Amino acid sequence: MAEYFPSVSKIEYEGPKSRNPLAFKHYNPDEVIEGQTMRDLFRFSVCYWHTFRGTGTDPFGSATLQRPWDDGSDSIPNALKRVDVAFEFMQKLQAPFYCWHDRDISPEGSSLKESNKNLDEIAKKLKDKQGETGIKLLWGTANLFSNPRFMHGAATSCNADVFAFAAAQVKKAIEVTYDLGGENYVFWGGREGYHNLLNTDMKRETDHLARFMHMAHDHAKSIGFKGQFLFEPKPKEPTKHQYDFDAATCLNFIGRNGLDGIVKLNIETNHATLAGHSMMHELEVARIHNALGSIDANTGDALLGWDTDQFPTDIYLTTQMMLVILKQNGLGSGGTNFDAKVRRESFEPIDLFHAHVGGMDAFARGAKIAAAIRKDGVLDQFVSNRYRSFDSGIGAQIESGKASFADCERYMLEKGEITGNESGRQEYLENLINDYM
Ligand code: XUL
Ligand code: CO
Repeated sequence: MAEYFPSVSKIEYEGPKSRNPLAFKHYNPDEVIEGQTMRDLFRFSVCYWHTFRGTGTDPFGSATLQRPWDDGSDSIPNALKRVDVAFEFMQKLQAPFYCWHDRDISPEGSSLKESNKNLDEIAKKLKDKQGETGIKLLWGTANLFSNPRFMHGAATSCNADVFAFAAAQVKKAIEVTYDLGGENYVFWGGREGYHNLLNTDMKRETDHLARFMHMAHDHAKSIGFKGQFLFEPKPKEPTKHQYDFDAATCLNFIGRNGLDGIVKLNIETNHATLAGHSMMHELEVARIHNALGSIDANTGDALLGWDTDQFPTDIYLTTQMMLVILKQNGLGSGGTNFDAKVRRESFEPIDLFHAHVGGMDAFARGAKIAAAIRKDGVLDQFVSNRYRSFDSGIGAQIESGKASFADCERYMLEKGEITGNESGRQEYLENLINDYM
C-alpha cells in the first residue's frame, strides 16, 4: 500500500530530555494523571477540514500547501485516497479520534441525493479504516455555510427551503455519525447570525434555530443515536453577530428553549478570545452549568482580531484550561479536537506532524502543571477560605435561603459596619502559578 508520510514513523514518547522534534516529550499516552491515562484524559482528535482539506489560501493569495497525494479535485477517487492519507497520519500520530464535516470527507453532488450517495461511499471506507486501526469518530457535523444556498444562514435563513435543505443535510450527517460510532454531534452556527437588523427578524430566526435543534434531537432519538449534542459558541465570523456568541449566550438559548440536558457545549479557544473572554472563563462558565462537553483546541493571535486557528503551544494557556478540565475529571464523551491549521508558510506535509505533536505536548505539560497545583491544594484552599463567611452565621442563612432582606437589615443594624474584607492576593496567586511552570 502507498505510504504518504514515508519519512515519519510512529511518534513515540521519548521524555523531556529528547531533542527529537518528532517525538513526544510530555504526552505519554499510558501515563496516569489524577487517575486516568493521558490517552483517556485528552482524547485527542484530528480535524479533517484543516488538516486534510486545508490548502493555505487566504483572501490575498492562492493555495500554498504541498499535498502531493491530492489532485485538488473534489472527486470520489481523491476523497477515497484522502481517507488513506488521514488514517496513516492519525495512526503515526497516535491520535485516537478524528472529526469531520460531511463535505470535508465527501464531495457535494449536483443534488442532495447525489451528495448523500457520495457520503455513503466515503463513510463505508472510513468505517473499514476505523475497524482496521481502532481510531474512532469523536464527532460529526454538517457544513451549512460553504454552499451559496446558505448565504442568509441555514436554520436561521429567511427562506424556508433553505431550512428544509439544512434539516435534510443534518439528518443524513447524524445518520452517518451514528453509523460510524460517533460519540458526539456538533452544531456550530456557521452563518446563523446577521449583519444588519434592518432586514432581520431576530425572534423568528432564533426560534427557528431552536426548532431545528429539537427536530435534530427527535431524529437522533428515532434512529437510536445516543451521542452527545454539542453547541459551539463563536461571536463573529462569518456574520457580524452570531447567535451562538459565547458560552453564556448558548446556555441561555439552551435553557430558554427546553434543550437542557440535550445539548452541551464545545468550547473553542480562538472563539473565546474573539468574544472578549479568556478560554478559562468560557470553560468555567460551561463547567458550572454541567455543560462542558468537549473542546476545540487552538489559539488566536494576541495581535490579530480574527479567527487565526493556530496550533496551541502556550503552556500557560493549557495549564489554565487543564485546571478547569481536571476539576470535572476530564471531558466525558468529549475530547480535545485540534480545530487548528498550519500557517500557509508551513507548506510541507511534515509541518502537520510538528503542529500536532507540539499541541499534544503543550496539553500534556499543562495537565502535569495543573495536576501539581491541584495536588498541593493551595489554590483551592485559598478560594474556599475566601468564601468562608458563607459557611456559618448570616452567610449560611443567605445561602440556604433562610435569610430575608429584613433579616439582613436586622443583622447589619445590630452590627453597625461590616468586618472580614481581606486582600484578594491576585499578584501572590499569579506568582504562585509561575512557581509550578
Ligand atoms: C469555525 C469552527 C468550525 C466548527 C465545526 O470557526 O470552529 O470548524 O468547529 O463546524
Ligand atoms: Co471549531
